[in-house]
Amino acid sequence: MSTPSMFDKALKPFVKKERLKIIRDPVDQCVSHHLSRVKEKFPDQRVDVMFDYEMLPSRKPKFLAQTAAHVAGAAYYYQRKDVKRDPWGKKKIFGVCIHPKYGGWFAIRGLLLFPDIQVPFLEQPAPVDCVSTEEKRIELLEQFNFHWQDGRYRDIIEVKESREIPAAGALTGSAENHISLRNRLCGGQRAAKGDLGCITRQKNYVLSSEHPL
Ligand code: B12
Repeated sequence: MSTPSMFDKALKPFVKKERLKIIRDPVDQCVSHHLSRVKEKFPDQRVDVMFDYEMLPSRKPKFLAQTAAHVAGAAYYYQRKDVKRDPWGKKKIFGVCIHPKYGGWFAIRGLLLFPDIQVPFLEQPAPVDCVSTEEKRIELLEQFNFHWQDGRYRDIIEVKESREIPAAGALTGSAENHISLRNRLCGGQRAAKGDLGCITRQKNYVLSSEHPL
C-alpha cells in the first residue's frame, strides 16, 4: 500500500535518481522498482509480483486489490453487504477500503504472492473496522460512489497522517506533466484539467495507480 509519506520517502528520491533517464510513468515505475527490491530479498523463493493496474486477457483485474487488503488485515473493505438497510435499490454500488490511520488516503499498489509457501496455522489479523455504524457506512459508500471526485470519502474518519499536495512542477518541472502527476497522486484516474480545483482543495494526497480504463 502507498501512504501519504510515499511522495517524500520513495517518489521524490526515485525521480531524482532517475533524472537522466526517461521516466514515462513516475508512480508506476517507482512502485515497480521498490517491489523488485523486495523480491530480491527472497532469492530462494518463487515470488509473483502483481500490480493493481494489471488486467487479464478477459479484462478482469489480475487481483482484487480491495479483497486482498481486507484478507491481509491491512484495510477493511466496506461493501454493500456490510449495510443492513440498503437504500440503493438496483444501483451498482462499488465497495471501498478504509484504513484506521490513513482513512481513504492510500492506494493498494501491488501484491506479493509466495506460491510455494504454505503456513497452515498462520495467524490472520482481522482488518480494523473503523467505520462501524450503519449511518457512517451508508455515507461512505454514497461518497465513494456518487461524489468520489471531491475525495471527501477519504476523510470519513479522522486521519492521522496528512500533508500538502506538492507545489506545481515539484517533480517534473513541467506544468503539463505536473497536472497528470498530481492527478495520479490524488487517487488514480487521469482527470480533465478542469477537475483539478477539487483536488487542490484537499489537504492530503495519495499515490495511486492510473486506472487502465
Ligand atoms: C476497474 C476499477 C475501476 C473502474 C470501475 C469501478 C470499480 N470499483 O469496479 C473505474 C475506472 C470506474 C474506477 C474508478 C475509481 N476507482 Co477504481 N479500480 C478498479 C480496479 C482496477 C478493479 C476493481 C474491480 O474490477 N473489481 C471487481 C469487482 C467484481 O470486485 P468486488 O466488487 O470487490 O467483488 C468481489 C468481492 O465482493 C469478493 N468477495 C465476496 N465476498 C467477500 C467477502 C469479504 C469479507 C471480502 C473482503 C470480499 C468478498 O468477491 C467479489 C468477486 O467475486 C481496482 C484495482 C484492483 N486491481 O482491484 C481499482 C480500485 C478499486 N479503484 C480505486 C479508486 C481509488 C478509484 C477512484 C476513486 C479513482 C479516482 N480518483 O479516480 C474511482 C472511484 C469511482 C467509483 N465510484 O468506484 C481504489 C480503491 C481504494 C480503496 N480505498 O478502496 C482501487 C483499489 C485502486 C487502488 N490502486 O487502490 N475504478
